[in-house]
Amino acid sequence: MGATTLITVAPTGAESAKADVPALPVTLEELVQTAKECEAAGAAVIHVHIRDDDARPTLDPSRLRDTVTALRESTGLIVQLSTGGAVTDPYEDRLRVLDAGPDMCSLTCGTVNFGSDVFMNPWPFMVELYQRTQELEVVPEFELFDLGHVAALHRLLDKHGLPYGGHVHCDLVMGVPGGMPGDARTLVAAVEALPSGSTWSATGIGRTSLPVMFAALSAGGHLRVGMEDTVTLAKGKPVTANVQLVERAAQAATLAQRPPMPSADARALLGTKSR
Ligand code: KMH
Ligand code: ZN
Repeated sequence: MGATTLITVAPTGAESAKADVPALPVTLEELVQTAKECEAAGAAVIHVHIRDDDARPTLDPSRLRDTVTALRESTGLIVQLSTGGAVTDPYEDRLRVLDAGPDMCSLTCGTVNFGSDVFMNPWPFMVELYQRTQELEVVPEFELFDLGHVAALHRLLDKHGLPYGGHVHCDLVMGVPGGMPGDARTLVAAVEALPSGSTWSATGIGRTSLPVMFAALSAGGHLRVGMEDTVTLAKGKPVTANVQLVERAAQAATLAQRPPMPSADARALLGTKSR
């Protein structure tokens, strides 16, 4: 089998309002429908943020459990819950996300300015979250918004060992106002600093989506796409369904002769627990 590209879809996020972005999946029904479409188009992992009845971000434990169950019943996608939540979420709620029993969770390796806000990930919180992933056998995806986060990831692995599953997988989140820029030279610098043997995907926020996608493919990386990260296909052309972004990524990956990775291969690569 030739090389393939792991595609993660991040369909919702915590930042866009449904009123501003009507295509955003915010109900469980919308999320499951989106997940099925994106799986059919080549996604293997879904990075999940959920919303409440008023479409506001929530980390409600029972909603999270129901979401994991529904996604498992309807798709073969690897379910990755966000522990980042919204910038206003307390640490305790973010730690409790793991109790919903996902296959994976995000784990951001440091604090970062986030537009006019601050996305807080102090070292003691990172360590506590990491130790919980190890205890509960959840595979973390290390979210790296800045080069300093790569250094913090090395420190975490040096002090606390390998993640559950034994494999280190990272996601470079580029182009956040306050984080590392979404361009090819920054991507290469970040990739060169990653722990040896790790795999990585990259995503570019907003207008950096395409440059980051092409840079990642040319540097041998995997891809994350979705309306969490960008809500336009081009200037003045809104995304009307997440599947458009997955299809575009799958086309680019296929053109690069690294077509989408089937989810069974992704499970083997990431070392997720069979649940
Ligand atoms: N919503 C951001 C504050 C994650 O999912 O872990 C954080 C975020 C990262 O989206
Ligand atoms: Zn997220």
